[in-house]
Amino acid sequence: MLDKLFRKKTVAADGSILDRIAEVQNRPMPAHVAIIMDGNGRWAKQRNLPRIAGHHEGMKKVRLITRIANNLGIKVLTLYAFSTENWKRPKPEIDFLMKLPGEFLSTYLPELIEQNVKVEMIGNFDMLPAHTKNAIRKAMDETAHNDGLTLNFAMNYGSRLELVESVKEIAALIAEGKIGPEDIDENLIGSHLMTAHLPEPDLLIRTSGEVRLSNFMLWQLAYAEFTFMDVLWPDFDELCMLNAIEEFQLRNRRFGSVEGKGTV
Ligand code: V07
Repeated sequence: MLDKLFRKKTVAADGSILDRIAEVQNRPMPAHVAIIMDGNGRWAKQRNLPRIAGHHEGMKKVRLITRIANNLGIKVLTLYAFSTENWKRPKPEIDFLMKLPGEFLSTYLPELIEQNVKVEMIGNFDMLPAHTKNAIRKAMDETAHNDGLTLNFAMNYGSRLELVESVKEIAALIAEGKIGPEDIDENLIGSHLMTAHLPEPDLLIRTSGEVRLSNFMLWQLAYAEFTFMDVLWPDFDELCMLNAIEEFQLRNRRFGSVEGKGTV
């Protein structure tokens, strides 16, 4: 499978990519990788194309990176597709972005099903346009029983709002007398986040050279390794993904059984 995926590049340019894959697969794999897919607008600008051309090219890379993540045995891939801040963009750009889930899924859902991928979403679903909701709901329904990679789209997601909602839920439990303030701990807060059922990300990748979190998974990334890569998302490829995972693995070599993670 991996052989097939990488054959073209292997023969054409780099005789070592299969070795790189083998190396990466011989070391502990991150269970959950989260990606801030930045640089689509800049990619388009460099080519004198409209921003939406960059978004569209970026969408194709979502397919490529999903396939690689699944083949490498990563369990969860969370992709920041649309933030709560993105509503401030020009209306035509928002309209285009909201069509991408439908286009992506009408093209790739059969392939995702075949590859045993489970599609999920975090973020405020209700505020999305009906056609976007319908496309995502159908994909979630049709892949609900799959147990390969969980492809988790952060759509209309903002981490502070997620924390606010979780605090409200916990406050309501206290008001109803179901729990007391002394029951609030890290586990309880984590269990009221939209990611409650998922492991925390082990690795965060942000492309395009920006070094910010931009309100993305603030709680969940507490112990993650961060990699900031100077490549625009539409140029991100399998080698970039392998480089990021290798970086994670080499940094984590220090954390053996004695010196567990979370000890700074
Ligand atoms: C979007 C492409 C990737 C780069 C970042 C911005 C543009 C895939 C989806 C998607 C979302 C949900 C889903 C299936 C696919 C997507 C938006 C933007 C809003 F169930 N790419 N992509 N959604 N871009």
